[in-house]
Amino acid sequence: MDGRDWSLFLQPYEQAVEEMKVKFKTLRTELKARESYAPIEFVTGRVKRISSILEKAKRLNVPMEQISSGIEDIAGIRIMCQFVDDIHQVASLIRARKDMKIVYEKDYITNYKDSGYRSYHMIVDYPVQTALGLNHVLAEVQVRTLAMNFWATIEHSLNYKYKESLPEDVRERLKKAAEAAALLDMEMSNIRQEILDAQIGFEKKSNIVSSVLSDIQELYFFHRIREAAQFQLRFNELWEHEDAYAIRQLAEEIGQALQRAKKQSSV
Ligand code: 0O2
Ligand code: 0O2
Repeated sequence: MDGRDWSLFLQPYEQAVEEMKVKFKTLRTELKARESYAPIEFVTGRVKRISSILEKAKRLNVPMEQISSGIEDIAGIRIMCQFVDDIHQVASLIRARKDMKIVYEKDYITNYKDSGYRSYHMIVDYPVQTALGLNHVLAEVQVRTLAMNFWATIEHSLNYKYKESLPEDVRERLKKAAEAAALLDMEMSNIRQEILDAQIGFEKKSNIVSSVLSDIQELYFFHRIREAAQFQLRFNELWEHEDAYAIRQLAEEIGQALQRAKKQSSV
C-alpha cells in the first residue's frame, strides 16, 4: 500500500455521495409535487470501503496512482424504482442534468449478468467544489427496481459469506430466483398498464356521458322537446344496461340531431 492519506483521498468522494443523495431525493420530492408520481422510490449511497477499493484494484490490475480513474465506483449511488419503465425515465432525467456528465452507461437489464444480476449503471463525472478548487470524481449510479434490489442485496450478502465460492447448485438457484424477480417486474408492469388503460377508458366514458347530457339540454333550448325527451329515455335505458357501445352510437345520433336543429334555427 502506498503512503497516501486515505481520509483526504476519500473526502471528495464522501462529498459527492452526500451531494448526489440530496439531489436525487430532492428530484423525487419535486416530481411528486409536480406530477403526483415520482419514478424514484428511494435513494441510497455509500463510499466504498478502503479494503474493497484495494481488493478491486488488485483484481482489475489498477496501479495505486490510477485508482481514481481505474475504479469507477468509489462513490456509489443507488436509485430504486417501482417499475422497469421508471428506470428508463430516471436515466433520461440524469442524462439531461447539467451538474453531472455521463461517461458511459451499462445496461445490465437487457444484457443481464451471468449471475442473474440486473440493473442499469451510469458512470458519471461529478464536479466537487473543494477548498482547493474544483475536483472531478467518478461516481457509479445504479438504477434498479425494488425486485432487482431485493435479489442483488441477498445475492451480495450470500456471495460475501461464501467468499465468492458459492456452491454450483446455489448459483443455479440464485439464477432462477433472478428470473422469478424479472417475471414479477414484468407482471407488475402489465398490471400497471391495465390500470392506466382502465383509467383512460373510464375518462372517455365519462366524457361521452357529459356530452350526451349537455347535447340533450341544448335540444330543449332549440325547442326540440319531444326529440330531447326521447333521447333522454333511450339514454336512461342504455345507462341502466351499461351498454357503452350503444351510448357511443346514441351520442353520435344526438350530435347530428343537434346540428340539424342549429341549422334550421339559423334559416
Ligand atoms: P427515512 O426517513 O428513513 O425515509 P441517509 O444518510 O439516512 O440519508 P443512507 O446512509 O444511505 O441515507 O441510509 P440507508 O440506510 O442506506 O437508507 C437510505 C434511505 O433509503 C433511507 O431513507 C431509508 O429509509 C431508505 N431505505 C433503505 N432501505 C429501504 C427499503 O427497503 N425500502 C424503502 N422504502 N426504503 C428504504 P431516508 O429518506 O434517508 O430516511
Ligand atoms: P459493492 O459496493 O460491494 O456493491 P466487476 O464486475 O466488479 O468486475 P465493474 O466493471 O467495475 O467490475 O463493475 P460492474 O460489474 O459494472 O458493477 C459493479 C457493481 O455492480 C458491483 O460493485 C455491485 O454493486 C454490482 N454488481 C455487479 N454484478 C453483480 C452481481 O452479480 N451481484 C450483485 N449483487 N451485485 C453486482 P462491487 O464492486 O461489488 O461493490
